[in-house]
Amino acid sequence: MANDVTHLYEEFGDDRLPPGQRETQRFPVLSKSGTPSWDPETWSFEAWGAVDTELDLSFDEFRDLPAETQVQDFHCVTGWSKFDCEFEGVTFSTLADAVGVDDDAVHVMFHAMDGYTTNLPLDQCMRDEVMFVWGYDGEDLPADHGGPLRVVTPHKYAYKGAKWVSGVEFLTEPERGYWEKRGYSNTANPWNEERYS
Ligand SMILES: Nc1nc2c(c(=O)[nH]1)N[C@H]1C(S)=C(S)[C@@H](COP(=O)(O)O)O[C@H]1N2
Ligand SMILES: [Mo]
Repeated sequence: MANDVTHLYEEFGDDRLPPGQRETQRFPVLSKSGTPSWDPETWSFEAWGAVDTELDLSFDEFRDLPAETQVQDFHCVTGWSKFDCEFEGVTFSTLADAVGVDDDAVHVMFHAMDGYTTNLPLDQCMRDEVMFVWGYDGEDLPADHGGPLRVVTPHKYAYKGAKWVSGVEFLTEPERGYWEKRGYSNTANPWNEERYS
């Protein structure tokens, strides 16, 4: 059964659709560069930094982690929102349990196969809705949307969710990712319209 988390907006605002957004039925693709190719034989996901146990998982090993399905909304900073996306994958906190996060870890950097990075405070990643996902609407996540594996962050603009995620780094100091260094908001709360900084 899918867990519907679309009510999370109630924490942030009165309306499910954040201010300045319009709802779309389509699922547009937004990437800084092209869709990278990947080889299922050599694909790996790494977790490193301020952790007890660094991980290097194959795709099959990643998919052996305890999985769940959630229905989430998706808000792009360029102004469109897509409601009721069904994502299947592993929550960030499940992955965090597997690595044993150090007490002094406060921040997280996500790394992706196209060189993209994005950052969030650790507590913002530990929300149940932050997931590493491989499934979308009952199918494999399409490559353009970040397959084989991407991050989703329904409480933030979608640039906080790395497509083609290849690793997660646990940090003891905040750092900024690709768009956060180039003028997008570091905090990215859609209900406060934190688009640019
Ligand atoms: N690796 C990677 N992840 C990324 C991006 C990117 O260029 N590379 N773009 C971000 C931006 S700006 C948005 S709005 C969403 C778009 O996701 P979509 O293409 O599935 O709609 O992915 C985010 N994650
Ligand atoms: Mo975006």
